[in-house]
Amino acid sequence: MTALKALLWDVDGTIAETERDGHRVAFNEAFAAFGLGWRWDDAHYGRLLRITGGRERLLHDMAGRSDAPVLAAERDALAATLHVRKNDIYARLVRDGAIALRPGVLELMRQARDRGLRQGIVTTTSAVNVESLLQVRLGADWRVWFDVVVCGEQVRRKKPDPEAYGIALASLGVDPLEAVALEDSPGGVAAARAAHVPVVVTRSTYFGDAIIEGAVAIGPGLGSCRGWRPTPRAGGDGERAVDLHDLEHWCRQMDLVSQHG
Ligand code: XBP
Ligand code: MG
Repeated sequence: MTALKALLWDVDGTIAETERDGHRVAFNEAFAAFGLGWRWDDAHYGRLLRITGGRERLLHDMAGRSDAPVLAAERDALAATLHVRKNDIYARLVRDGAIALRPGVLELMRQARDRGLRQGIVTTTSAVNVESLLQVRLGADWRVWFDVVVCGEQVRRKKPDPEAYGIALASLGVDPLEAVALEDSPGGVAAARAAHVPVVVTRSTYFGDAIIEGAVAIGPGLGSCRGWRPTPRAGGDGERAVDLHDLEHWCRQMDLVSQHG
């Protein structure tokens, strides 16, 4: 690969475990606030995560419920109202400290910044949710960390469509092979791969066992070199965190496989 110039960060599941104790809890509180007896438990929410986008997820769930509005227009309106309330509750949960950054994320962001790499947020989550989380976790000036921030409102098609990655690459002016995407879900990996961006996967709560193909490396998290396949570069079997040299090492290995494999 050519020199690494940019890191493209997914948000939910990758930067932070936002889903189980964040979005899921907020959806349930929103249902209760509107007098709905619906409740998304862990297992049901895990299945629903195949649907990207909170509003789309609500509509998908309503399609299987006999107590949801029958008319499509009423469902759309209810989904939109619930989604706004859910995002307000999510912001409150985040402000109250319910969601931390995953181990190793800040360290890798700092290293990338210190080495002059460009960084982007590439998510199809709503902008307000990205703002809520990063403001609390990176500070009021969180935006200075990123040269581009792509959120759900900017795309016509959410992940696994590559549109969000296409927008980020065009905005940064970098070639896909000069970037590495960090993702946690099959849909996120598919989106990056379809944009020809090499992907490093950190397993998250809901996608711990998911079949994920096409990643340059998969591991339990950036905070430690343990459990990664392929293994990080030499010296990576101890307790140190995954760093930029590991990302470059994995990308070089991918090049060798594609040239000779
Ligand atoms: C994240 C999502 C989002 C969040 C909720 O996927 O699918 O829908 O669950 O956020 P990814 P919104 O990590 O691939 O970006 O309610 O704002 O959609
Ligand atoms: Mg994700």
